[in-house]
Amino acid sequence: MERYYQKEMECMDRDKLLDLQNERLLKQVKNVWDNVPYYRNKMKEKGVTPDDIKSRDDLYKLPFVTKDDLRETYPYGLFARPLKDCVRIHSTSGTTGRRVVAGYTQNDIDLWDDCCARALVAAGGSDEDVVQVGYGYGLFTGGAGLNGGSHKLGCLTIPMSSGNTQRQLQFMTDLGSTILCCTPSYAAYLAESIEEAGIRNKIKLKAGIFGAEAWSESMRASIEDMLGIKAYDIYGLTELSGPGVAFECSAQQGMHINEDHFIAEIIDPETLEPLPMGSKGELVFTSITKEAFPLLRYRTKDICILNEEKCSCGRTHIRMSKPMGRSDDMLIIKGVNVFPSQIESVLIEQGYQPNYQILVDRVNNSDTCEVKVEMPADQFTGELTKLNSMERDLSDAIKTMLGIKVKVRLVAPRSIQRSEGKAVRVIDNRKI
Ligand code: DLL
Repeated sequence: MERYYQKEMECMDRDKLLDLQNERLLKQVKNVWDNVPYYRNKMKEKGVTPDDIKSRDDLYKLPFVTKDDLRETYPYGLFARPLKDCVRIHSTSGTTGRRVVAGYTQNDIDLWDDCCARALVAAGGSDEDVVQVGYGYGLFTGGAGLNGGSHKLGCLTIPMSSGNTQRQLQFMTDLGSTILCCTPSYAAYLAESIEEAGIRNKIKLKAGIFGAEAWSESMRASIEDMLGIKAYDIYGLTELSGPGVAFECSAQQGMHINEDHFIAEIIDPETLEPLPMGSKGELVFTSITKEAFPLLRYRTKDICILNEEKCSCGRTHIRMSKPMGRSDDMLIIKGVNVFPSQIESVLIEQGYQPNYQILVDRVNNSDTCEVKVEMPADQFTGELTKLNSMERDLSDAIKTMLGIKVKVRLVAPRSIQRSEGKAVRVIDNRKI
């Protein structure tokens, strides 16, 4: 039987949970109306006041918030508490426009730690574990979030941050880390390095909590196999706190959303209409307990499906699928919608590691797409005919998946730069 960190919250009767959400939502709507002039104006423009919101069924009446609103109000324009009540800032890694700055009160940090502690417990963690946090520390939320959750649970926490792979391996073996938290691409790199160093029998890892970027089921299988662990997904975004908005349990069938803190909706990204449970669309969140930086109906741009079926683990919170791409960075190549995760799953099915880059360009008004992939080390002979036929086979398999022909270029093992944080998978030169 699985242990729960906050069983009364995570396994709450659905009717009670909905009552709790309604109560917290009403309080939050009044809070932003009273304390955030930008929100009050947005609501007035839509002709809605706090009195119009009686329960979560009225959510659709509220205006959406997007990254553009956050940029417009940079840095403090959406804060609902005076700065003297705030204790921390985190910020997104966004490369375009102004960064997004999110603020936290001490209570916000405590609740965020709870969310991450729940994720650790769902991955089998307890105060007996040694947790190696290999997410970046600093403005990125990954390190601080899992660090906070690990402390809250009483685990022995190793605040490694990302990078310095040799030291990661040394501490993993010397200190006996049992749970690894980092991005899935860094986990795959660490797994490769462990194999190369021949120290697999010296590591004690039993679980990994990997998120912050898209990864396929095949990549999960490959990491689980190489490290001999169970690999759990975790989802979150800076705007809502960071990691721990949702996390996987032992069933590994979707991520439970911490619904006592976040109300999730799925909308059609074109019409912006809410879609029924089970539909595929853009995920929208309302944070109902955040004090410093509360967001109502925040458009994540992540495309996924919600599932309200009962989970075998006993948690009653609904689950979200892995994000299947983003409504804003989905690639359109020769008119076809392409998600990098689709290409990744073909690579893994065909026996390649997920070390690849997708290069998109436009030549003579026509899109070109090249997928650069590392050859498996045991097949790297330099024999040209073999190379050509491997490239052709892979290109055919990708065509079967996507419906368009892409050029595949196999390159030497370890020639694509490894990432210590989120991997850069796509180089789209058409935008430049
Ligand atoms: O990536 C927070 C985080 C840290 C999550 C550590 C999990 C672990 P941001 O940098 O603000 O926050 O990026 C948020 O990353 O909208 C998704 O597009 C993507 N993302 C986050 N988790 C996952 C995941 C952190 N498990 C953006 N699978 C989100 C796929 C993910 N994409």
